[in-house]
Amino acid sequence: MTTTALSRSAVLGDTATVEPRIVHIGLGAFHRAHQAWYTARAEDAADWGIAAFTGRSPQAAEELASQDGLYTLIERAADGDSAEIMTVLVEADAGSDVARLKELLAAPQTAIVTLTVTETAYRLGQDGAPDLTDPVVAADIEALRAGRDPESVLGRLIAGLAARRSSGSGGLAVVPCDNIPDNGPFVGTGVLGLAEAVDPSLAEWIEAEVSFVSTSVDRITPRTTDADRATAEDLTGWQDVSPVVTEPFSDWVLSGAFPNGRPKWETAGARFVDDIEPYERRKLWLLNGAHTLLACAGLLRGHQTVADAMADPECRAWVEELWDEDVRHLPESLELPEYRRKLSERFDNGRIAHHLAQIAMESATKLGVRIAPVVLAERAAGRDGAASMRALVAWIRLQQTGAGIGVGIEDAKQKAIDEALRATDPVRALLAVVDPALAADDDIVDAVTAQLKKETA
Ligand code: CS2
Repeated sequence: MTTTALSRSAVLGDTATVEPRIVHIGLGAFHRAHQAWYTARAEDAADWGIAAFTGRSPQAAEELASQDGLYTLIERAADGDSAEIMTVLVEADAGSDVARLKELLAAPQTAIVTLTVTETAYRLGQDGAPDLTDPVVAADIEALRAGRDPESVLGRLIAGLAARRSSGSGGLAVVPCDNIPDNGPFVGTGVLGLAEAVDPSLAEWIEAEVSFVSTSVDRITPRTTDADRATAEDLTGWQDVSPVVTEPFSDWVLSGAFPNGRPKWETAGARFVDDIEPYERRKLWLLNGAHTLLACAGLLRGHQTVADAMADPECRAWVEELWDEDVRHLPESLELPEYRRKLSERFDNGRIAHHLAQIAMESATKLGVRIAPVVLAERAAGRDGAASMRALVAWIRLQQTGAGIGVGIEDAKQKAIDEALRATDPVRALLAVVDPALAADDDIVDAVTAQLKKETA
C-alpha cells in the first residue's frame, strides 16, 4: 500500500485554517500532546488555532510546516494504541523568526502565549530574577535596546510584547507550562526584570496589561522514535515525519487571568483553581520527584526506562518511601492514596518507553524543585528525609562516575557541577548547586556523605 504524506488538502479536503489566537514557544512533543490536545478538544476549538515556534532547533518547525501543521497523536495505553490526526496547529515557525513572533503578538486576536521551553531555558534564578551576568541575557538586553533580534526565550517574548504595546492591541495572558513551582509569577518576575533593564516604560505596560498564569501540567510524553513513525502510518494510513506518542492520562490545572479570552479548556478536562500550590506540589514531588529518583538511581542500576526501573523491587520500594515522605507535607484533601496508585500504574506502562537518560537531563535544576524542598521539610520536622536524600546521593554518584553512566546527559549547570567536583568538599559543593539551603545544613551534608561512602565501599 502506498501512503500519502500528511497535508491539510489531503486530509481535510481544503487548506483553510482556523485563525491563530494562541502563540506557543517551545514546539516539542509535550506541547502537542498537552496544550494543543486540550485546545483541540475544547468546545470552542473552532475559534482557536495555534501558531508555534521552536525553542532551539528549527527542525520541528520544518517537519511540521511540511505537513501544514498536521500531526498524528498516538495514545499508548497498556493494552494498545489509538491515533488521531491533529489539525489545531495552524503554523509552525523557527524560534529565530522573531519578526513573525512580533507580528503575531501585535495582532489583536492573539490572546495567549503558552511556553514549554524546559526549566533552564528561562535563564532565571531560583527567585525568578534574570541573571544579568549571563552573557546571553546581557547580549539580549543590548539587542532589545538597539532593536535587534534577541536570542533567548524571554528576550524574544519581550520583543513580541514590545510589538504588542506599539500596536495598541491590549493585554494578553502568558501561560508557562514547565515543571516549575508557581511558574506564572516566576516567569512574570523574569519578564518584568528583563523589560525593566531594557525600557522601564515597557515593564510598566507589561505589569498593567499582561497576566502570568500558573499551571500544573501533566502527561508523560517520551521523545518520538522511528518505530513511532511506522506505527503512526500503520494506524492512520498517512505518512507522518513527526508523530507524538503519549499516555492516555492527562491533567492541567491553571490559575490566573486571561485579559483577552481563552478557549473553554475546562470542557476538555482542564481545571481552573484559585490556589494552585497544592496541586503543583503534588505533581512536582510525587510524579517528577519519583521520575528524578528513578532516573538517577535507575541508571546506576543499569535500567533504561521508567517501567524497567519500576520492575526492580529495590527501585520500586525507594519510590514508595519517597512518596511516604512527600505526602506528609501535602494536604490530605488531595486524595493522595488514589494519586499514588494511579501514578504506579502510569509508571508501569511498559509500552511507553520513557528513557531515564531523557529524564536525567537538567537534574541539578530538577532536584532543586522536586526533591530538595521535601528533604528540607523532613529535616524541619525533625526527621532525616532519608528517602528523598537517596535521589541526591544517586545524582552525586552519577556525577562522580565521570566517564561512566552520567555522560552525555545534558545539564545547563554542568560548569558549576564540574567546579563542585573539584572542590575540597565536593559533596557540600554539589549540594549547593542543587540548593544552597541543603549545603548550609551540616547534618544533610554528613548524611549524604555517609550514604555515599556506604554505597561506594
Ligand atoms: C519528566 C517530565 O523529563 C522529566 O523530567 O519528569 O517530563 C514528566 O514526564 C512530565 O512532567 C509528566 O507530566
